[in-house]
Amino acid sequence: PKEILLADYAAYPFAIDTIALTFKLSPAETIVTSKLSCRRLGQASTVLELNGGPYMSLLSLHMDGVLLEAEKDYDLSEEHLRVYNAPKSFELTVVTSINPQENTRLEGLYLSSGNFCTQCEAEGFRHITYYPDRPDVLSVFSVRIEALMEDYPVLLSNGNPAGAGEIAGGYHYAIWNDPHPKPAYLFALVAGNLACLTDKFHTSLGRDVTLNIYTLEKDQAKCDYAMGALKRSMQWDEETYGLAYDLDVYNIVAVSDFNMGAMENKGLNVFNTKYVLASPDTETDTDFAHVEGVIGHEYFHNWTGNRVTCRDWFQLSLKEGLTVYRDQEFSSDMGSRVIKRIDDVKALRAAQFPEDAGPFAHPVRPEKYIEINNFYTATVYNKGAEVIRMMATIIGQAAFRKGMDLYFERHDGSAVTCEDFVQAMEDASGFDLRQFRLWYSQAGTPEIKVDVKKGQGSKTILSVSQTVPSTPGQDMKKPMVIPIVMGFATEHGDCLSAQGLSSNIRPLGNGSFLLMMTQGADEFTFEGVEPTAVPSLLRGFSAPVEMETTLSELQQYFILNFDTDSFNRVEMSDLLLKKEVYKIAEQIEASQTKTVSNKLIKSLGQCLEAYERDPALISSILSMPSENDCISSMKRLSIDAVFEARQFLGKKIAHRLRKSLQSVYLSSRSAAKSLSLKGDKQAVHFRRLQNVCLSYMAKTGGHAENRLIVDQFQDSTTMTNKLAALQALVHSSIGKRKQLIRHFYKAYRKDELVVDKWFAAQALSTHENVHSEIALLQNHRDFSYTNPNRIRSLIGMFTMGNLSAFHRRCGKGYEILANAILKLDDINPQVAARMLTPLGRYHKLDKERQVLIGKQLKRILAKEGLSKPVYEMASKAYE
Ligand code: HT7
Ligand code: ZN
Repeated sequence: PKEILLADYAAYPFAIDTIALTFKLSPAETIVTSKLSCRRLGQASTVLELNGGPYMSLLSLHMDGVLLEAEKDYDLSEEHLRVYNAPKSFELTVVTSINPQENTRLEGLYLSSGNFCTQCEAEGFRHITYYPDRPDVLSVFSVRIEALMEDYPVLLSNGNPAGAGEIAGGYHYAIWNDPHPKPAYLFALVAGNLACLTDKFHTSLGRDVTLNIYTLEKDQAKCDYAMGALKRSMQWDEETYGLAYDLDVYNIVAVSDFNMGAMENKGLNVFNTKYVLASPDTETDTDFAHVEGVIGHEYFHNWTGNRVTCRDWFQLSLKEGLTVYRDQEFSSDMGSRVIKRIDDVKALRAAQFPEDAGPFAHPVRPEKYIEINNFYTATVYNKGAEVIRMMATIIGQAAFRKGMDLYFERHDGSAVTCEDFVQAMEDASGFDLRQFRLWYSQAGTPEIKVDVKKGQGSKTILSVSQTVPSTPGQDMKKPMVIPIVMGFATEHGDCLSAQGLSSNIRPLGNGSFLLMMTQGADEFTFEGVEPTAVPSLLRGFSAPVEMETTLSELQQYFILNFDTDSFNRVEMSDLLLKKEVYKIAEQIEASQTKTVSNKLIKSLGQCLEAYERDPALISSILSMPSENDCISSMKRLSIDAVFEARQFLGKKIAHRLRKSLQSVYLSSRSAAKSLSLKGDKQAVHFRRLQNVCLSYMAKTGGHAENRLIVDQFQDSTTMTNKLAALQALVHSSIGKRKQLIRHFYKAYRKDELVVDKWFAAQALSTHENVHSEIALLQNHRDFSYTNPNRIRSLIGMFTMGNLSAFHRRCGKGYEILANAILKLDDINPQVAARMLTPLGRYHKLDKERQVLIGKQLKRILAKEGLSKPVYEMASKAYE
């Protein structure tokens, strides 16, 4: 397969001013007529090249009303339609036929629960009609949809409604006009039998907008939260960035068969049901948070992505990194800023750091790809958001807002690059961001080392060095700009007496400082810092780096107990827990007796006792680092020892803090209950703590604890508690375990999203026979390779969330995954390729396991007719 290179970018030689589409919808054969008004730009080529795909037939082609002849007037290959002798301006009419019913790839036009829907990003529109399917070709779309009225009463597309009516034979039609020129990836169409929740929003510019959320009838009752989130998003964007909505309707449609989370099509967002439906009895608190975040994300795309879009797909982070940053800030403003940051950094470390450290590493702005769908990655999205966040930190919030204003002023209505964004920030702030731009072009997570020294007199010197590891295709790295936010923690808050700062330090006015690292090694000097103050470094995770410090253990515990920056208290508990895991792992490897630090247990116990002030924070301080976290930052140890050590430490904490855990469990449980009756949002924080306690309590296997698990499972009215109990139950050896798991299924079998949770909970099982349990679940009547949510729940959870089971020495985990990928490759290559991620994370594994993974990759690569997306991922992993 061919590599596409950023360096090869060339503007499209034609303008498509308007496109008028007519769809005659039918499941087995839909006819699409597309009228393009085309204009040749300058003296460029007279060959009009349109993208197409193998799942579509060309029925006819006319230029200015004249039928064109194959080979003489045009050529058709599997991927292109080339029309010769294009005049200066002309109208081209393309008629194609497609089969939505057979479309299991879920891109282009397909069916979900019998309803028509589309997914065009990145390159799905080319499976609907021949068109310049690239983000820099913007056109004004008008759409006419015709379908059987009884089966498809709702007919939707982008923009504003412009007419509807009946036609003979039980058919009807609807017309939609979108006044905003847009690239084809933002096109959408939905037709079906859908119920609708309606509301209104009045914009700051005086526009009355109708808001609709369409779902299957049975799901209508679960849309209120999403509607509220949409209105909060609209309000927030007006207040924060002065950005108002620009159409008369905002439609959201939720479908169960969807390759990703949601899609920001102009005026017609299509969502995975997982990110719309929310009811406390079937969705967890985390689900609610995700719904709010994703609703916000897609709404914010209306400006960052739709009004200003990407010139080419290498610039994907222009819209995705920026929009993730915006949705993170929105959620922070709606709830707890620090908890949101803790969770976001956890997600970055879980998905992006391993990506940056392995064979799939690529810059935030990649330079080449075979399959663009493989580049909707944690690097482009989450590291991209961190890059935006760092810019905001460096230039300050006020200048960042000015930069955003300038960006829209310059680029509204056009397709631009990441460079254009940085330029706007640079021009608005007056900061020199030349070196900063390396964050877009250099892959790899920088590693910094901080050495704290006392100098002459009252001087404190921080010596910081950085290295950026080499990544595929990038051996030599330049030093990056790294903004390090820090303060000096004392028992009574931040030390405020620091002065005499070197020129590379900026006081932030809140007791914190911004250290601007720009070289391989930098020194930062302070004077007058209290002698006992402890540096609290990288507050709020001000840069996406790995950090090592020379802080003593005493100082680390000091940060855990006293830092004013709650984020860093959690960071420190995480670090101390991981250090303890590694110490125990070393003892295991040396066949020594395993020991656990009393100091660590005591500190965690103290935090736990003081839970009332901030239950969510304490729940994070107490949480064990994940298996993934533990192996990501381990050095030289074997994963077997690390997994065993992690389990051992978890059990020890559970036993040693047994009494406190039980009592905090009971009090947070009742606090959550009474707050929730009052409709107080704090209930979520108490539930979070309650369930962290429960997960520790489960590790004791004690009679009283098991009783509490079963009680919670049977009595809880919220899915948050029910699922936490189910998870504990799955891991346990409680007698009724199997029966209760079955009971859960029976109670919720009609609710797909809950059944997903049921599959996921079992995929995380720590039981010895987990591989055979997975095999059984793959044969369950509700398991299906055509539904991406189901695949992610079972296969995704097992391979990415249950590492000790996935990496068992027998290699069965790898075989299970390879088998699933091979099957899925014929059904949905995009999802199959994503599932391959864990097979690229072998750099911390021993030789034997690497060989076993290599064997499976070879099997995958040997498949005849292997899809392009899977080929790209498997060959990179195999290299
Ligand atoms: N912009 C969208 C990215 C996307 C996508 C969504 C659904 C299905 C397939 C997709 N391919 C790419 C989602 C977003 O970031 O908002
Ligand atoms: Zn997005």
